[in-house]
Amino acid sequence: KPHAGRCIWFTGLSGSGKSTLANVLEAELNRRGCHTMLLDGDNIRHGLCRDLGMSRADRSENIRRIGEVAHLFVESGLIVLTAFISPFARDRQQARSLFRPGEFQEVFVDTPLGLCEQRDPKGLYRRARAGEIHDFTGIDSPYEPPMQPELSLHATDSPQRHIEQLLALCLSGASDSA
Ligand code: GGZ
Repeated sequence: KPHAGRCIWFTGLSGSGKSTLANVLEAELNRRGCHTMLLDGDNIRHGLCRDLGMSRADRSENIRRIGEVAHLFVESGLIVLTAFISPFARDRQQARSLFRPGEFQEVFVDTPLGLCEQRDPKGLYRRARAGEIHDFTGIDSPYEPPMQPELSLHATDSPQRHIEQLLALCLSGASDSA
């Protein structure tokens, strides 16, 4: 059945700007009358996925659950924004496979590790470098960049430009209205 729902799936390193962008995008979408659901660490890792840690298996299970939940909300017609590192290509592909063609838009927040580490808003990189946190993405746990994301956002462009590109992605070409 036709619906306007879609999933905007942000992926990128800790500190890359996923949550910030998703929050600004959500506000802009709401201002335009779009109904949204933002899934991030605050409402998922503290609830549905609070039994999961940061091992490879737990990250995969985290992303699996988020994909399923996102799919449910998309089926109900919402624009779903997910903001998780989602470091493994296979897990993102599995999430994508739940959706119809055009319903899942992968957005690579392509901020270089050096810049994320410089920002270090929660001091987590410093702690990872000090050996106080293990399996930290980009330090001692891998990040597999998307090969064919629907959109890549580069730190060299302005936040305003990023939001323009994201709005275009969300609002153009409702490819599932067959
Ligand atoms: C990466 C970690 C880790 C480790 C805690 N590696 O930038 P943040 O702080 O606010 O968001 C990161 C979040 C990672 O959770 P995700 O659910 O996005 O990860 S995944 O998609 O891989 O399942 C970071 C913080 O938790 N954090 N430990 N070891 N980030």
